[in-house]
Amino acid sequence: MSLDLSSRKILVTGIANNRSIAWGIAQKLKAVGAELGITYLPDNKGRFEAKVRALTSVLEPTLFLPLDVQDGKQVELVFSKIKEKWGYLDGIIHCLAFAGKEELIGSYSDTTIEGFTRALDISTYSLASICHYAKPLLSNGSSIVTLTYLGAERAIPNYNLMGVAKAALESSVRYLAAELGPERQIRVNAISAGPIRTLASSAIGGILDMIHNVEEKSPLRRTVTQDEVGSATAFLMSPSASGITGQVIYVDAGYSITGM
Ligand code: NAD
Ligand code: IMJ
Repeated sequence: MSLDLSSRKILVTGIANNRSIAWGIAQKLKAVGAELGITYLPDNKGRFEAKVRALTSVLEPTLFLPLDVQDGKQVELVFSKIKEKWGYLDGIIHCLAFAGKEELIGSYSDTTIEGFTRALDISTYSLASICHYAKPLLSNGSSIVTLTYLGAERAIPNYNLMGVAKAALESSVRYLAAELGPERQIRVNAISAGPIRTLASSAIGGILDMIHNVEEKSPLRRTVTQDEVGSATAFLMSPSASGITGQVIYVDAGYSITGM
């Protein structure tokens, strides 16, 4: 039996372009019938808005909203718009991260307090603040998925403060799952994706070496695609995953089980 998310109302964050993991996820969710709300990171000139709007129009989102997670007011506003338009919410895809580029080169001990605070604010705290405002709107059995990376558990060259942010994100998944499960069966999970060429990864020195290493050493001898992350996410959003919460699920061609 194939997945059915017909008319489930799902908010998708983190689409920047047609390589974004969130774009792969949104396409998959739409294909199995979900009604989508899409957020974009606003900029002064409205370039992102125009770009993301044009890209995602084929998915016919019934909500299209600005969201910079560093601004608490914007987070609050997203959920008041959802309340107005939908009345409730069945799922959230948290698919965003950011650290200053200079912090992703060289030594972790050179991390500045400003850089650290910003990276953890955007990449980690945002999941908690989104859950805070979403909580009253989440339906019985709804599902929240965030994206993480192996650098949370292993010291991967240059991942630095993002590894620390992802470790805290994975821990947040467990605390949120424990908090949101009892009352309304709300589930919270993370997908740990293998390296995929996106804006957030291509900007990084050494990403190609990392990808070649995965192609050489992973059990499946290849990297994973946005589409495969999308399929796993659609599963976690569905009632088929009703017994799964607080987990980190690996969509990495098996790389994490090997000795490298
Ligand atoms: P991406 O650049 O397409 O996505 C990152 C998104 O974060 C963008 O849409 C950007 O607009 C958004 N963002 C940044 N700052 C924001 C802010 N202040 N408020 C709101 N949104 C903000 O790259 P991606 O690789 O698709 O990344 C998506 C997620 O997947 C991230 O959490 C990343 O850590 C994770 N991930 C990526 C890989 C990979 O190899 N690409 C592997 C594992 C996990
Ligand atoms: C990122 C940095 C270092 C090593 C890395 C990555 N490897 C992979 C990534 C091996 C796979 C991609 N990844 C998992 C991320 O979470 C990326 C986060 C990110 C990327 C950028 C690049 C552009 C920028 N800031 C960023 N902030 C976070 O300015």
